[in-house]
Amino acid sequence: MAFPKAPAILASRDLRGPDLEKNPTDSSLRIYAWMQLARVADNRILDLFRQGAIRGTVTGGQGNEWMVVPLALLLDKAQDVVCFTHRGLGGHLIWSGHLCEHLNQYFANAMSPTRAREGNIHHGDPANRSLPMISHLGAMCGPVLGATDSQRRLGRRAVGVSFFGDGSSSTGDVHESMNLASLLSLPVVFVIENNRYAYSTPVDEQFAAGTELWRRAKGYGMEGLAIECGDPRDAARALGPVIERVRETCRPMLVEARTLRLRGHAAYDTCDYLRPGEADGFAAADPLPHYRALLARQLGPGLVDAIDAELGAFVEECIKVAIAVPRPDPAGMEADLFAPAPPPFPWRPEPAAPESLTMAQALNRAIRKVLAERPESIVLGQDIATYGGAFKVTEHLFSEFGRPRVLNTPLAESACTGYAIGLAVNGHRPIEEFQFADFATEAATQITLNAATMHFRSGAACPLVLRLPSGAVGLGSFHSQELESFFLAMPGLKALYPSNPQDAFNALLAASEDNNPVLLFEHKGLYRRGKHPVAWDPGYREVWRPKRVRAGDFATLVTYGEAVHLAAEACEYLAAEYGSDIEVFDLRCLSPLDLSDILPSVARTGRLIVLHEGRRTHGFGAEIVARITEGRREPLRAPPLRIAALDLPVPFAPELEAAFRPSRDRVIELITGWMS
Ligand SMILES: Cc1ncc(C[n+]2csc(CCOP(=O)(O)OP(=O)(O)O)c2C)c(N)n1
Ligand SMILES: [Mg+2]
Repeated sequence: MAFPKAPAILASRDLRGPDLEKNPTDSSLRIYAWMQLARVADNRILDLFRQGAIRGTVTGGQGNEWMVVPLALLLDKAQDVVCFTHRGLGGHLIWSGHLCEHLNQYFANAMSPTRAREGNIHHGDPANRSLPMISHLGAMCGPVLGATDSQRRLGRRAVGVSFFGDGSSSTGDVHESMNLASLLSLPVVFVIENNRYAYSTPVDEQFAAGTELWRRAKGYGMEGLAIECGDPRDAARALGPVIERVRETCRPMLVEARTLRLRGHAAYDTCDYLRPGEADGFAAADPLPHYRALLARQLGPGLVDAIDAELGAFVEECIKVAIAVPRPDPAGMEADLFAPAPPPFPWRPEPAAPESLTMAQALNRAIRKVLAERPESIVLGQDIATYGGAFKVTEHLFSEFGRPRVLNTPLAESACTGYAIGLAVNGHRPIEEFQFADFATEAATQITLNAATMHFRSGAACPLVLRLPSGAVGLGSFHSQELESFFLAMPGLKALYPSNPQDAFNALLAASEDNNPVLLFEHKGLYRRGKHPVAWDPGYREVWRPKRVRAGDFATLVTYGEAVHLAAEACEYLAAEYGSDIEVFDLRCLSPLDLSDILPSVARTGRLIVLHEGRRTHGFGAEIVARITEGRREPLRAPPLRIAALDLPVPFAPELEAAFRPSRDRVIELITGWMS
């Protein structure tokens, strides 16, 4: 479908610092045209929402154009990184694409840039480093940091700009990210769009330490400044040097833009909470009509009228085109959950001779191999550099590869995971260690809503390995979790759970070459459970499938992680004592779950046992039982047996922990009871 030709005044999307002095007329009109386009488009989107042609939440940027338009014009679209907010339509229009493409997003039609999977202004353009926002405010700061750093690592003099509102500035992610950017010396401009309201809550109900939000900069070791709503050329004159200073110094800066929200929070907001006269005050302060009047005075009203007329007609033509695009087709949605598998990486077939290694050492060797053979890989986490990680899995990697390939991070799991997401979306391959799986809950939004949904909603790959030291080894509730059910309840995450050193080695390689976020569960009880031969295995990708680890015809037992060893011991005992041979499968891969190798075994044995350390209720075993039994016409010979931990927080004392999680004796007792 042909898009209407854009007016010539929109031909340039750039403004360089000296333009305002060298070509004042051209550049002033360019700023005006983009502001006016954004305003008209925002207003028409609101009309179309009210007419029922656009659905969802419509949050306008009316009143914010004076700042977002100059900033977007000033940035270098060929290398910089940005994430606009729900007040940034002007920025999106300038950054890339045709107005029709942006309207397609609002109409959620078949040509929508998010394939109609995301609403409102959540599209971005990840291929051109405009990162698509998620609703969770503050959560995009980390990814802007990561993508900007990724650009710098690739030798590009990029600057990142992370926009967020006054309300969003209270989120942990914003604080974590400002600290992280300062710590890593990342060239990122943090822009607080302070429109004095978060939905209905005024700033004086949000902050106790005053509403001069730019003053926070000092606390993070960066420079800050405020700019006042007004002539957009003044904004450009203030912001241009900020961008160039950040580009030059590689130090972050904080800008508080004192802006306006001319409409309510969103289309449905009646603004009853505003104080008397406040809305009129906002309207009177609206920079756009003031700027228009100034240009009309300076350049003659005819010129500005003509621009308005041309832009107005263009918007209407674009609406006609976008509204006629067919509705989206659900076909292909499921196939798009994950980014397609890349061809196997041409790993060097090393180490050729098996080495005798613990699982921790096997993981270490695999990470070392990835760092050595894939220059785009980066390892990050708490205490993982000189200290080698809480479990010494990253030992010696720092001395071999140094910073910035091996990066210690502060206690900021959410921002650091966001940072890893940004690196990944821009083509790097981060491997992030969580000190204990338990602390991954701090990054739950980044993992489950940002990384996991990235490909589905934006088409961008997010190749990320998240290493999760799991399981109970006597450390109580907060250092013992098995979080597979927690995370895998959300779509878009792959997950491997190896039970031995060779599988761990293979799993790390397989995860690191995948183009999706992969959770790598590592049971702490397995890190040092003896040494086993580990070598380069050309069949390393087999780790995405279950493995039969014991043959038998009495029953089929499905398990994973440390429980594989419990199963082996229990089954040996049962075979010796009762002559009942149980077939055991080590699942290895929990997502995507492929049970096709296990179904024939269950068909043969007619009995199913699932065993895992995670809790029983909503446990992963429930899914395995359901998947195996739901398609069967023949009843099983016995009801499926689920063996799992108790539905409790993980208790601390050894006696309590032993009662909490499955033990060899408990497994034997439950299976014999079930057999009789
Ligand atoms: C973490 C989070 N909590 C709550 C919300 C719901 N919510 C959406 S917009 C909004 C207000 C945001 O205020 P601000 O950051 O100042 O941006 P503004 O809308 O004023 O531009 C809230 C509370 C959210 N999106 N994210
Ligand atoms: Mg606000």
